[in-house]
Order: sequence, then C-alpha cells, then structure tokens
Amino acid sequence: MTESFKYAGNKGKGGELHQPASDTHPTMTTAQGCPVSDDQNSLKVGTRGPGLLEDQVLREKLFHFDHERIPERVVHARGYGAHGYFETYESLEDLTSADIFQRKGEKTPVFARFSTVAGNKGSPDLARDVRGFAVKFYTQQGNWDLVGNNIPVFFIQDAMKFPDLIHSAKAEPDRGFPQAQTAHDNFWDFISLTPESMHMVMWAMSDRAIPRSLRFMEGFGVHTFKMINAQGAEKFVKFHWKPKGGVQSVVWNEALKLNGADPDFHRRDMWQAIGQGDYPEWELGVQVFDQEFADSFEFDVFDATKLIPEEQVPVKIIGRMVLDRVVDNFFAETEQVAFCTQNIVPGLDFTPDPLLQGRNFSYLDTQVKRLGGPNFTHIPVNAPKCPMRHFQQDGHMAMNNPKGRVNYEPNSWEGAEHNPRACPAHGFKSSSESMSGDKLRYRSETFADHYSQARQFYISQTDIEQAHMQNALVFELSKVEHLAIRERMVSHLLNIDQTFAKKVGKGLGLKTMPKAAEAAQKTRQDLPVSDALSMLKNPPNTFKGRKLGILLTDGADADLFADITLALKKEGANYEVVAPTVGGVTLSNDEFIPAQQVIDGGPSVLYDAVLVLVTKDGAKQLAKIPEAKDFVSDAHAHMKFIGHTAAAMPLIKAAGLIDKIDAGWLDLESTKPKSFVKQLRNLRFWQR
Ligand code: HDD
Repeated sequence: MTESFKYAGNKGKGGELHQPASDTHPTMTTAQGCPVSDDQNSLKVGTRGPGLLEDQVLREKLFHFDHERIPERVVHARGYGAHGYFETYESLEDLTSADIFQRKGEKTPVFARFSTVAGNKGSPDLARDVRGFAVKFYTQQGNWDLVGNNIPVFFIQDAMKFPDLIHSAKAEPDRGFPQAQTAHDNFWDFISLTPESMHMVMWAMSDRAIPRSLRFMEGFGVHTFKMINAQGAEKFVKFHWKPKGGVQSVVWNEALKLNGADPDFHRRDMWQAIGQGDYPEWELGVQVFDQEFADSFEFDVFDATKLIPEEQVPVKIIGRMVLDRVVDNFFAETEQVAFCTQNIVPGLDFTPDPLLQGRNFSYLDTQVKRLGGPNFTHIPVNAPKCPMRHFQQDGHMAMNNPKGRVNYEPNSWEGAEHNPRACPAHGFKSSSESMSGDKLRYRSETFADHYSQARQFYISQTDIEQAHMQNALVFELSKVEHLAIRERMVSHLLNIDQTFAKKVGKGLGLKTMPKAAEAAQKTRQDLPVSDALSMLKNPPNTFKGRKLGILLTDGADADLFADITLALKKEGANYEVVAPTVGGVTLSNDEFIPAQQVIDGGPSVLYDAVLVLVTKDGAKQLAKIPEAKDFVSDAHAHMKFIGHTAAAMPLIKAAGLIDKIDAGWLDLESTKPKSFVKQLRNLRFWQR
C-alpha cells in the first residue's frame, strides 16, 4: 500500500497539475484496495471518448457517491455534536442504583448533539425553534440516552399527535415552504386547535427559541422519570442541564440577520469554543419528589405540558458534563448517532407519561430507517463502551458478530466463553407497579388545564421578555394568511393574560377582539411568579466565552488595542478584528494586526459587543461604507455595548447616532479597559 506506483499523469495538453503518490502522499486505492493510477480521467476510446463500461474505477467512484446520503432525521435534522465526559459529584446510591451515579468523581464518556427541530439539514442555525439537547452516556451498564430539549415542556400530551404537530410545523406540502419556520398558516392552525400546546407556545415565542449559543442554553429531560435504589425504593425525577456560562439569547432582528451573515453561527461557535479549549460545560440537576408530592401537586406529573417550578421542588445538582472534543468526522458521529429514549439503565425507569411511552417506540423505529438496519449499534458512536453479550446476530452490515457455537437460550453448554445468561440480581428490572384498567383511547381529566402554567410562565418574565414574546407572536401571526387563525390564537391568549392578548391583537391590527377560547378548566390566577423561569432575572454576569468585534483601521491606538485584548483574555473572552480589507491593519506603533473579517463579512450581529477603534481619517473613510454604518447602528439597535473613542465620531455621525449616545456607549478615553470589559458582563444595555 505504501509503495509508490508510477504516476500515469494527465496525458495531453489539457492535463491539470496533479501531485503523484510520493513519500508524503500514499497511493490512492479503490474501496477494494486496488491501487489507482489516474483519479481524474475516465477510461475512453481515443482521446475524446466515448467512455468504456469496463471502467471499474469510474463506476466504483460514482456508485459510492450516488449512495452518500442517508435519510435525514424527520425532525431535528440540523444538529451539531461533540464528545466529552460526565463527572459524578457524589454518590447517589440512596436514590438510584444506576452505576453512573455510584462513585464520586467518576467520569463517564458522553456524546451530545444539539439541534433545531423543524428545519432540514441545511437550514440556518438561528431559526426561531425549540433546540434539541440529546446526551448519550456510555455507562458501565449500558448506554443511557437523555433525549431532551432546551424547553422543559412539550407541545402535546400524547405521542399519537406527534406526526400532526410535525407535519404542521414543517414546510407546507403543496408548496415546499417555508423552511425552518413556524410562521405560516398550517402551524398556527394546528396550534390554535390544540389548546394543550399553549404553555410550550409561550416558551417557543420567548427568546429561549433564539439562543445566543448552544453553550448558553438550559436542557431538560421534560418527562418525569423514576430513580430506583438497590433496595427497590422509588422516587420520581425530572432532569435539568444548567449551562455554566449562563443562559443567553439573541434578539429577533439579530437572529434574522445572523441567518444571512452566518447560517452556521451555532455550530461554528461550538467548534471554535472547543478548539480554543473553552470547553462548554453544564451541570446536571434533578428535581426529586415522591408519590405524595405528585398527588398533592396542582398538575399531573405525567403530563409533559407541565413543569414543576424550581421554587416548589429545588434542583439538586449531581454532576457536570464537559464537552472537550469535536468529532473526527461529522457524518460518522453527528449524523449517525442514534438516540433512543428507550435506552435507560438499571436504577432508572420510565413513567406512564403517554408522550414518553410513544417516544420509546418511535426512536428505535426511526434509526432502522435512517441507518439502514438493526445493526446501528455497531457504529462506533452508538456502540456501548461496556461489554455486550447477547444472541442477536446477522442482519445488514453486521460487524461485531458473536463468536463460538452457542447462539440461543436456553442452552446446556457449560462454561462456554461466549455464553451469557440473564442475571436477575443485577439486570434491568422495571419498577413493580400494579396497574389495571379498561382498554381506552382517552385523555385523563388530570391533563385538562392548558392555560395556568402558560400564564405562570408569562407573569414570571421581565417586561423586556414579555415584550419580546408579544413581538414574536405578532411577527409569526402576521405571516398567517387566514384571519380566522390569527383570531383563534388571540382567543387562547385571552385565557392566559388579557393585557398580553390585547397587545398582540393590537399588533395584528384586529378590528375587534375575539371571545376567549372555551376552556376545559379555568385558568388559575393563584400560581406565583417563578423567577427561575426568566432568563433576564438570572443573568450570568460574565463576558467569558463571549466575543467582542473590534472595528479597526490603520493607525488605530496600539496601546488601547493591547490593553483591551489583554483585559478580554483575562476575562476568558474572545475578539475578532473587522477591517476594511481582510489583509489586516497596521496600528499606531506599526504593529501589523491580521483581520478575521472584512467589514461586509463581519457585521456586528456576530458579536456580543463591539468596539470602534479607528483614527479620525479611518472613521471618515468608514463613514462612506454602508456596511460600516450598519455595524454601529445594528449594534445600537440590538442593545449592545459599544466602545469607542472621539476619533470614531465621523462614523457615528454618518450612522445617524450622534444624538442617541447613551450609557451603553462606552468612551474608551474615560473608561479604563478593565472597566469596559466589566461593563460587558451585563451583555446588553436593555435600558436603551
Ligand atoms: Fe423527539 C428526534 C427531543 C417528542 C420522535 N427528539 C429527537 C431529537 C431530540 C428530541 C433532541 C434529536 C436527537 C438527535 O440529536 O439525534 N422529542 C424530543 C423531546 C420530546 C420529543 C424533548 C418531548 C418531550 N419525539 C417526540 C415524540 C416523538 C418523537 C412524541 C414521536 C412519537 N424525535 C422523534 C423521532 C426522532 C426524534 C422521529 C427523529 C430523529 C430521531 O428521532 O433520531 O423519532
């Protein structure tokens, strides 16, 4: 294989430059291992063809290319994954016998994949959408998949409705659009006919649906699960992921522009953070409660459209996940990873939640379709990292075939090396609950309150967050062509909060307000504000992991540049230089600084804050460039902090912002670089 074969080269005058095999380039082969002499020209009769059917090298190359695609996920098609580990903070043996939670400090490998839901694989990252948050733990007792979202509740209560929900959200079937958007008639028609979705809709219309980074999102297991200890004692649990970097979102206008400026914004951000050693990190927490609490709680704990406020059952932090390795190959790992909610381990169990019960069928089923057969567990990213011994065999692409003679149970072969037996003591056991009832298709009355927690979520938000929800609904419903659907949605909002509904109605230009939707249960007005539900009430107070965009021109103040970039480094933050040309700039001390972005390619939406560090002449030149004016005016409109010096004034004036300068504009002549970076910890100047 390593021996160099004589290179035939491109014969004739039109042949392009081509590197033959050498010491540094091993010889190319076909998939069958046959050395290839020419990879650029098909086999022909004469110099101009026709081609020959016997050309096995061409046919193999095209055949494999033709089969490169596998079906994309029917939902969550666009995603980004990374490897890492989960570290257990303390033994949870009192709570669960799950092996992963037995030993303090133990690290378990994980693979996490984050995704949007509705868009296809090529859709932009900043779609207004729920984000998937799926984690595969490779535990010593098998793979445990926690397949959650960045929102703690779901649109529907029963898996039976899932295909309808997804059909309505995806592109409309006759026209094939809109892509990765819920702002269309079908979605809001379905939603407005599905009152159980109202709580989730409130979350989806909040800025949670446009996260700043996959690193700055919470994650939730959504359903109630069970933990069972070695003595068989059971508790209910809900899983929470809390990002160490805090929760942060963009604003809607920024999202719209980001989708154009960098459709890969989220995946690039994750790739860069891991590459720079700024490893994304989350803590895993559980809300633990018993049957007594479940019986006394206002809602059914098996209803996935409800959450349990953290003020009522606090989140106990039990470990952390660190993502420290990007994939080697996107297809092999991120695309082929197969999450299944049915993958749990001894010490955990399901509950009767009808959404979860349906999911347990759907995920396994979909992997067979996507990955082509039952042996997807042989693909390295899906294979458990603990021993596997069973009698499953054969099938498409079987790679880890069992050895030996025995392939059935029961068998009487003694002590055969590859002859496993089930183990009642340590094997997975379902919790022993006694159940009985008639066979029914029925929705429990305990699932009937659709508005109370939607209201609780709304009243728990700050004014700014409430305004963003209102704007989001007006935006989405304004894309709906049918007035009746818009009105029907507003009729539901009336059951959530009258003022909110009226504001949305006004934003939609409704001539008269509709009547409130008929409700199976009246909205409770007594649920208290839950501060944990608001992002802005829980700010991260750090600029770590964030990015400053520095607009630089030739001759800019070298000392200031050095001081600010040093202060950013100390904060654990990054910066990018945006310059008139990607060739870079020369500072006042003749130091050359390379640019990462040219002005047209590096709009301020890519950054958490911006700094205009220019000479007066530079600012005058920039004042003539529309994209440079957008750089500052967008940063201003998106409530970002803007650092500047007096020299930047010609640009600020040209952008029409001279009389809009407020306390979010930080003058670097009077603000020390350290205090500038300290201010950036507020992330946005919301007062604007
Ligand atoms: Fe689902 C994928 C999360 C309800 C059926 N789902 C999928 C992924 C996530 C979720 C994160 C992507 C996994 C990955 O990265 O590969 N899904 C959820 C959550 C739900 C939920 C949090 C509600 C609590 N899902 C749900 C229902 C059904 C499905 C009710 C069907 C009855 N989901 C699927 C699926 C997918 C999927 C069709 C598509 C690709 C895949 O499974 O692997 O089976």
